[in-house]
Amino acid sequence: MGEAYVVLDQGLPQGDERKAFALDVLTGLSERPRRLPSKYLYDDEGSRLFRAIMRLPTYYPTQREQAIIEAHTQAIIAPMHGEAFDLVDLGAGDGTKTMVLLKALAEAQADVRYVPIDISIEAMRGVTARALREVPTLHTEGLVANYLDGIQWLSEKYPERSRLVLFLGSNIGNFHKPEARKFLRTIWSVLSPDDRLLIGFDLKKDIERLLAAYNDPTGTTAAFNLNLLTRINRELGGDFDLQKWQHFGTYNVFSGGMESYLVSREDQTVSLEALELRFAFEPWEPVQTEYSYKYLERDIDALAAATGFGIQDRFYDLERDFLDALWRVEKNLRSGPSRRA
Ligand code: AVI
Repeated sequence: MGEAYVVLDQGLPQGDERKAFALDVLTGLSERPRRLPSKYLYDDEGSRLFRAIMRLPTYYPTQREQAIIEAHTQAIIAPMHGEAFDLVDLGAGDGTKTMVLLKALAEAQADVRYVPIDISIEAMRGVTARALREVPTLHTEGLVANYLDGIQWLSEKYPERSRLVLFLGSNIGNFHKPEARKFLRTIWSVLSPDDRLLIGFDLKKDIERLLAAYNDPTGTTAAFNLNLLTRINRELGGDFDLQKWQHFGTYNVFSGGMESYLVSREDQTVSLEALELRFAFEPWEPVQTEYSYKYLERDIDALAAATGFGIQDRFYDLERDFLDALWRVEKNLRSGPSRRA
């Protein structure tokens, strides 16, 4: 049987990928305060650790969003009723949340094609196999590509097709606000009027709960963060000694973001062969590794307005910890009647 996905883009060739990683590490460690981009947290081990985080009782976003999707399945899919459309899944993870929607669509005999987009071929294999197993009648056609290239390719190849795009898991929170606006504007620009976007936001809440979610007692989040140093050691010939580093997660009340750091526990020097450089770290010097912004409802509505979306609906969990917003693409230079009411 053929694969249920197309490989559009395998990223940069391996050598170039390593060079890009080396350059990002060089730039980040040369800045003050030092930083490392969070996208490098997700090698195979990092992805495995993140899946473990999602199962932790203290990491509430996954459970809350799962509950939202289970409670509001029909309202989420209702706007697409009666027409052929693509369910485009940006970063499906293991697909648990999406399967709820896919099963409901299959039951309603909707004319839907499932299009997960993910840069990782491993993740793609997992999610397409799961979709075929759990919803065997489903037409699945995944794209191995980065999100924006994938969605652009789809809109060029099937310009007439309606779309419901999923961007779940509060992944938007890992973007700084200007980057989030740019990302959403880019998605908007390749979608058609009345296409929908379901997007997950983690809401601002009691700070103790945030701190517990990002400093879990099992040390899984710490291992996830520290794994970045292991990756640098392996891929860039580094000699970071993990015993000399500490994970630190804190909430910045001014920016509204959880911030993760790796903190040097002592005076130390680290060599990176790929850069032919040695870096000196002071005792208790931080290296910033991740932002995870939390939102107010009003910020979310403003973000929709700023990026060309109208608000169709807002879905909350019972505790109001998390919000999945259903947005509609608005474009006012229409050449014909809208496809949907
Ligand atoms: C992937 N992302 C939405 C997670 C978050 O909550 O920002 C990554 C994560 N970092 C630590 N715990 C989870």
